[in-house]
Amino acid sequence: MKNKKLFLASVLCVSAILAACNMQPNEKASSKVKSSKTTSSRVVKKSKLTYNLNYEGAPEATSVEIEEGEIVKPIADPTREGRAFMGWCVDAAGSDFYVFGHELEEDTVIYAKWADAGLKKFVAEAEYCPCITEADDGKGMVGSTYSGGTQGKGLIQKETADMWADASNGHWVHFLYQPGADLIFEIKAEAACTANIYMRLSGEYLTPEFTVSSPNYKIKLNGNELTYSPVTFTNVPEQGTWLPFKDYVLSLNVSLQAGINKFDFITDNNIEMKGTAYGLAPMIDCLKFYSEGDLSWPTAKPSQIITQDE
Ligand SMILES: [Ca+2]
Repeated sequence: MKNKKLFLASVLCVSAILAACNMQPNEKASSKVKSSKTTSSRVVKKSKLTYNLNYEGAPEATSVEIEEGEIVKPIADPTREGRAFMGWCVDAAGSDFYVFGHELEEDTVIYAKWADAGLKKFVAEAEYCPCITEADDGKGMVGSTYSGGTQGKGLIQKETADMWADASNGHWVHFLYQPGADLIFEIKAEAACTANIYMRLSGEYLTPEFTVSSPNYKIKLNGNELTYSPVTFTNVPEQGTWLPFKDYVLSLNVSLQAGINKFDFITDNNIEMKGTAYGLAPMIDCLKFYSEGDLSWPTAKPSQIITQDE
């Protein structure tokens, strides 16, 4: 009699629990098996990214563990007495810059690249080019998107956590896909000097890859064309996501005159990229100058970038 009561109580109790969970016994069992199987066999893979400072007497390298599925983002830029930091490279010789913004497949070492002693770094953000909002009698530059046009501030893109592209200053300029579009930087040198100039670029629309080069995309310094090595963007994603930016050599040992040096980045072609984007152009993040001279940009317009409230 006692056992019978106990059995009945147990049955009632299990039924109540199952009812509360709104599950059939088989469902509960199968979901339990599934989740325990997932937990036991699922080990999150981690890979190590090592930042080698790459000079004699440098502090020990920093290593960061990156979990599978996580996107690699750089640590804060290192500093070194008397040398400007140029970026992280794939090898100790600094032959090519390392691009962040992807998953890390295996343990990797990257190497700091430093400018020569005595060269100062000056960064000119593309989003500060005053022509963006001042061209066309104050209406701003005309740009092309895949589905029409835009003007002025519409050419500036702001980076977000979801749309991270390793952009300097969190903004860049795109929609330069209008034949004749001319993005102008006016950099002032206190005295005549030379500079090594890098351009931080990326691409969109033309998947999976495209190339900009002197014949189709003109870059001029004080009216004279600068010849640069062709830049090919690979793994360009579908519209709406960004290929992370990377530094490319524009020109080394360039002579800058005392006073204003005008750089024109001109979409000098009518190669259709997508939809109504009728000219081929890169997305431009910034120019980086390494020079013994003192450089500035008196007309830069930081006020035109897109703020948090817009
Ligand atoms: Ca920028």
